[in-house]
Amino acid sequence: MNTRKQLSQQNGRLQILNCLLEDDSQESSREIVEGMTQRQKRLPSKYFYDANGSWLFERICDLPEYYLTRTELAILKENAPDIMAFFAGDFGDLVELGSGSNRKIKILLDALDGADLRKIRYVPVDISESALYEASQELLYTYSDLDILGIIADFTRHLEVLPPGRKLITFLGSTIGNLPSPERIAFLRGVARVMNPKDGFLLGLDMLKSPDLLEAAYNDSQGVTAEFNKNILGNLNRSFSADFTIADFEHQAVFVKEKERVEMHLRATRETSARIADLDLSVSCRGGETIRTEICKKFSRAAAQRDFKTAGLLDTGWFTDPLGWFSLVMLRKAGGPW
Ligand code: AVJ
Repeated sequence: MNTRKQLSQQNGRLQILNCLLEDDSQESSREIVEGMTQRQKRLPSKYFYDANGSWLFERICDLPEYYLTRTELAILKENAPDIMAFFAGDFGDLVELGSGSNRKIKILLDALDGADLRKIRYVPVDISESALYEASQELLYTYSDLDILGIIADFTRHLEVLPPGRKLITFLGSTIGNLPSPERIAFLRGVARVMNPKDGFLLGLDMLKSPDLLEAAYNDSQGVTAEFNKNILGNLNRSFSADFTIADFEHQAVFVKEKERVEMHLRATRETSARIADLDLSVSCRGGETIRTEICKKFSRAAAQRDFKTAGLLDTGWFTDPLGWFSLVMLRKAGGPW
């Protein structure tokens, strides 16, 4: 793939590499048009995360029903020394795909002593340059010896821009669950392809559990998730000059047993139409019709292991909470010398 890299910032301990091309915006437009002209209309989940959506997502993480973040943070705290033993004695990059806030990476960094901290470089990868820049500034301030290489990229498409040296790649939050099966496998294959035999890949997975718990996590009593879901239309209105009537839609989140996933939809409560001016696209929804905005795959260990095998990855360690609700899996490239 043709990727023009731009070193847009370089000041001391922070470098930012911008891999987003103009043709990315064409690619984004294509994705939206394709999704919105299917029988089951759908939108790419990445459009949740404008500034407002990112703020709403941080609020979701603090909701009592949304156990995912809390549980993953607890697992990270408990196992950070084991995880970061990856860097014992050896220099390397700590890569975080979809970096967002610094909460998780700080737990990992705090498990290192000063000497080891100087041996690593933090490599956040995110599509939002402003979010990445702000988060990086905070880390530079907190960790006075840390070097950061920020990469502005869509990690589902630009994995080949990761630095070639020794690295621990992290992909947390069960964000992998947002990718439909074929894309999920392709993504895992892509990670395996950019890994050296001694690299590590730490993957966060939300595990299958009772449908009541799963549905509650996406239907919180304060309505924050509903607001988050509707914000995707707000973002299209702002970013693509669209005119969706947000009040015509209601939030819906259901566990689909056969697919072992929660699906979030926006359901039109009456017939409604909108024009997405920048994409030259008109969209109409019948009353009761839904736009699927997100899928959140829930994993059994066996199902995850099948994916790993297909992708050429090998699980070498599972870290989980006492109830087994969430897992962090340490992976290696299959077929290596260990
Ligand atoms: C952080 C993307 C994994 O799927 O659970 C939270 C996003 N969506 N509430 C998830 C989300 C609805 C979250 N991910």
